[in-house]
Amino acid sequence: MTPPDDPALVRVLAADGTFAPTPEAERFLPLIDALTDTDLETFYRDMVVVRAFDRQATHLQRQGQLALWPPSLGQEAAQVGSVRATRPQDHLFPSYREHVVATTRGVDPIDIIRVMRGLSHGGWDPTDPANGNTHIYTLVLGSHTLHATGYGMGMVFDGRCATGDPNRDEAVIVYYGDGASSQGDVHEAMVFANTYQTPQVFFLQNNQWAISVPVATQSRSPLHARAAGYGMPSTLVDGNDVLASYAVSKLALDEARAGAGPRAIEAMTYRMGAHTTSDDPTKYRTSDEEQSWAQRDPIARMHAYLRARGASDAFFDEVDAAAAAYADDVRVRTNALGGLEASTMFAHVYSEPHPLMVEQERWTAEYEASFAGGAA
Ligand SMILES: Cc1ncc(C[n+]2csc(CCOP(=O)(O)OP(=O)(O)O)c2C)c(N)n1
Ligand SMILES: [Mg+2]
Repeated sequence: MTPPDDPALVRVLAADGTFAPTPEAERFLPLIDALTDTDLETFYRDMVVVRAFDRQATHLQRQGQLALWPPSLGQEAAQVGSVRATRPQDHLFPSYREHVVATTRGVDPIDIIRVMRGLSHGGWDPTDPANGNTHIYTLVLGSHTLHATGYGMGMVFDGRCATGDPNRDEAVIVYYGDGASSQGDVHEAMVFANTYQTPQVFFLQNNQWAISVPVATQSRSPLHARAAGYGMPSTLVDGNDVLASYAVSKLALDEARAGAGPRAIEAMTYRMGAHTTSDDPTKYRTSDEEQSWAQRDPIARMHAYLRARGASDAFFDEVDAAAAAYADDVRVRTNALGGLEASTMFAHVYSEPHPLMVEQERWTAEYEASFAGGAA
């Protein structure tokens, strides 16, 4: 399943990395022209580093160090482009696959690891300046779009946007998926965002699948077209093109901050890996489909573009080494975390003792003790 080339699509880099803007991309070109070589290299570095982290985390789950891992593999350009378009004062509401978004804003990757290891019921403190206004991961689909809209309404009420000072005005960006777009919460969030004209960007990563359900089942119309029903402009972007993702996000965030109201972006991308480490995508999709999307790998595309602009082997080698070091550091720190005792899973289920839970905890303790006895 390959989405048709919609004439509304904003794309700057073709799949082979050549600079070939679509007609819809023309109006975004000044934003791309303003990027420096260092900016472009940063986009590439972000994508490579987080892919190494993501691969490492997938391995760690296989080694029994994590309960679960939702890979971001393939979605790096959508995420890097949009997060690099934010300003420090903006607030970000991720779902559960936004590893690039969170780490780029300053969240320690080990805090994401702690959530997926079952050690933490939140992950990090969004009010800690080190976390760059990144709100916590949300596994209940779409619920965080309401949090984001509520936060944006607060910005309106408190005069934190539309003051005319771009260095002070704030915006909210919320990340959700094609499957979540069918959730009632998302529609309520859009209604209220438009009613109150929140400074908000709804950033939909259409990775073509909601676990085993293809996007065609979710909607009879393109998802970006839904925005018009709420009175909100929307943009369709090639989410595997980091430059296009950056440019459309930058314009939408700048307009939202300035008081123009909420905006929607649909980033066409692909979940190259499994839904989570509990999923086996070979059960519901073809290798032909996977191969066709592998041809549009966001990192290979940017690699080819930078190479054509003259980036050196030394640059690419250095990025690869930095990515490997980053992933190694995460592995070492994960292995040192501890806390894998089964008893911890009972700690936060109910606020008061529950007879069933007490019984299960007793049974688990006996079971674990039987191993301890065997080893002695
Ligand atoms: C309210 C709710 N319903 C169902 C689920 C189970 N669930 C977890 S992920 C998922 C699919 C989500 O697909 P999508 O929004 O496209 O995001 P993706 O995983 O592809 O990034 C479902 C149905 C859930 N977490 N929350
Ligand atoms: Mg999806």
